[in-house]
Amino acid sequence: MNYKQQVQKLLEQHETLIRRKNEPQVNHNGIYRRWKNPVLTAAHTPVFWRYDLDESTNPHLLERQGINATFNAGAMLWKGKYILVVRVEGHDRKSFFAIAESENGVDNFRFWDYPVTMPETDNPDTNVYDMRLTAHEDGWIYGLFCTERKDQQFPHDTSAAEAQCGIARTKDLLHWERLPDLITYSGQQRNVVLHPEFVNGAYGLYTRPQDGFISVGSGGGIGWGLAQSMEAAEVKEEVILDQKIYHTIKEIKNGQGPAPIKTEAGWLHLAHGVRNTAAGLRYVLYLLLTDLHEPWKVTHAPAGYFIAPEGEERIGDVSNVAFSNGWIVNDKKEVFIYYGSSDTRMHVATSTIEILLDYVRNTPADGLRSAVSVEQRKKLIAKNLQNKLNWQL
Ligand code: M1P
Repeated sequence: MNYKQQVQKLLEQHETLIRRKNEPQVNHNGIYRRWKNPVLTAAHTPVFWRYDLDESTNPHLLERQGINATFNAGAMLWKGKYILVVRVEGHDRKSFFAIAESENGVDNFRFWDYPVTMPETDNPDTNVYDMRLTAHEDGWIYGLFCTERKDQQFPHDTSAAEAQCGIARTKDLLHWERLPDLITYSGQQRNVVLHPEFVNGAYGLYTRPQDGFISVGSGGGIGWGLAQSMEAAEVKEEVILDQKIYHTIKEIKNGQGPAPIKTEAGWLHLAHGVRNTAAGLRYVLYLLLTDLHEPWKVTHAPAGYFIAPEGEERIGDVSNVAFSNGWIVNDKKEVFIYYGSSDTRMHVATSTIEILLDYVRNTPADGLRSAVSVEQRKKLIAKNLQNKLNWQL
């Protein structure tokens, strides 16, 4: 094969992958449907991001700048397209943001030609990731993300890092204005999300106060605070709206997922909970409903997980992780839940607002003891056995 033919083969393989049709999985729990193929993998990134396609400078057609993973994407509907702002990670471990779009939200996601050029502040980011998009009622689209830098308190510890909330805004998803990082009075911050509406004339922010980079220490929980401006965002006081709790799926830590969805019954939230196991941390997703007027007040909290990593989702760079920072509601009130698996690839599960509200309002809350779980299940069994004529084979 000559050079041109080799390049053609690479491009064709890529195109075949991009155009692969997705299909919903047959087995489902009634709450959502997982779709069979990941919507994005490292191989979905354009060939021209990875290879120098010039025979004079790359005669052996080597992959010059490999991509390791595409995961944890922010999401929104934009001009009728399903848009993901993806965390793309190169072989060099640095993450950056890149936009991929699809007509139907479940397949054919194609990256825009260039990744996002995210301006830096005076204190350059070492790494940026996990953008939460909020189309705020002030007219801007905000992207809040984690900015990670070396923790200068420990100059000799080469893994000591500090996480804070970076803030940028845009009107067209092409040009991003970087604003100063969020100021809070907690040691570190990750998983900070902007509420879409003003609350008492201020910007509402979901936070995650944490003492360390990985461990939340004595901090943790999904926090809530107000900032008077996003141009110099400062949250003076954080209240915890959803705390971590012993022997639950959020025993070690938790964090807000994407911006909540407004429904007639309240704000619907997607979050992740983390527990420890002998095999390491396990990240799962869960739902919450909060009050329409006081979004920091939880009204319904179903027990346990909503989505946990399954099958190939369980394996990757950081195994046993389901993580979401993006979902989309379309005009039919269908919900597209985008989630990263094991810090490696992106998936979608679909549902509707009606079904998710049914789930969140009618799933029992965590009783926090085995005996309570047994009582909850006995109640269900007794009800079903009384109605046996209606359902038996
Ligand atoms: O590696 C799992 C996840 O770890 C972090 O999430 P959290 O702050 O809740 O621990 C983030 O780095 C996230 O990107 C990652 O998926």
